[in-house]
Amino acid sequence: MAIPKERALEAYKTMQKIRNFEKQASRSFSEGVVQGFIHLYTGEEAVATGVCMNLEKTDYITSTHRGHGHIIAKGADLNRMMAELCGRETGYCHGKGGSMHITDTEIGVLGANGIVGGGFTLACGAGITAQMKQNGAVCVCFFGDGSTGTGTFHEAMNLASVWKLPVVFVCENNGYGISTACRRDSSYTNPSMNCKTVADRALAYGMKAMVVDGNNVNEVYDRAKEAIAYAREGNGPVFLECNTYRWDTHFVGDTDNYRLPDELAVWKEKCPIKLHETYLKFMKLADDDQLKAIAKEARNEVKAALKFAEESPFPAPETAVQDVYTDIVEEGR
Ligand SMILES: Cc1ncc(C[n+]2csc(CCOP(=O)(O)OP(=O)(O)O)c2C)c(N)n1
Ligand SMILES: [Mg+2]
Repeated sequence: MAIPKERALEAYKTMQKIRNFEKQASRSFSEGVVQGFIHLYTGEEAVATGVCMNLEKTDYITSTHRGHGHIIAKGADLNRMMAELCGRETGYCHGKGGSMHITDTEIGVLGANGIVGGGFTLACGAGITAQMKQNGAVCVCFFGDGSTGTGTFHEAMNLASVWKLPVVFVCENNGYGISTACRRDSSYTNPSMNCKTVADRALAYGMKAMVVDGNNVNEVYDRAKEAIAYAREGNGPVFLECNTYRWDTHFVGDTDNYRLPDELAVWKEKCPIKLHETYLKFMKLADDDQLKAIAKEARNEVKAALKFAEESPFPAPETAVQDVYTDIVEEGR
């Protein structure tokens, strides 16, 4: 099974939007227009795209420090995202949160997160909410391989499993947590875990688990569809490990001295966008001209987002602590 034919081009467009957003974010970062740290999702586009195509607006996601792709795939506004990266008043957090704090509760985005492992317990909370309200919603918790060494990962996995929460844990295994290799492969020294797949960890909690090629958007879509339906029907959580690779350094400006020789080149050959292009052409769902036109549309949307951001004002200095502290704290306490 693959993405239904009528939605196959939508997947292509979403991946192109993510790719172009990241290109622009990187460019604007080097020009000093984007502030703070940014962690790019380039190379991993098929994961967020294939998963989020199975979600409703009323479903939730929790994201990570590498969150642009998740948030775009869940349907966020590119203008407000780019404005946030550029520190502008019109951004999702009025320009005070930056890349790692983008949140849009209107579409179920419960937040990117600078705290590695910060999404696990939030996802359980969203799962409990859906369970108590009996509204059929599901929460997808995106996280990296490196975060599965944190205590909250194990606590959340156990809780979700024993309480049969409607949560789908989507592990983006890109092979590294910063410079520490995850994979148990003789080529890597000192890996961060001693099991073959991250999904093995889910089995310890009695959780249904699957491993997929995270660069193949059709495969991700298909498995995510199954996982999300299973969780939505009240059968409990599912673990989906997506094997993929980040093309850029850990954050923009970081060193890059730990990859194996040729590793990046090998993964670039497996580019998720190129793979999908080949599939679309083979299936006669699109030709080169149509693909070029879609890619151009995506580029133009990103260009427009940058223009919107650059024309927006910075937040006024007197609002520096507004929205930073909760307003239910009474004065003097
Ligand atoms: C609690 C916490 N510990 C450490 C860090 C520093 N840190 C930022 S990203 C990262 C690695 C995350 O690796 P992974 O979960 O695999 O995500 P990836 O960057 O590969 O997408 C670490 C250790 C942090 N932000 N938060
Ligand atoms: Mg990783």
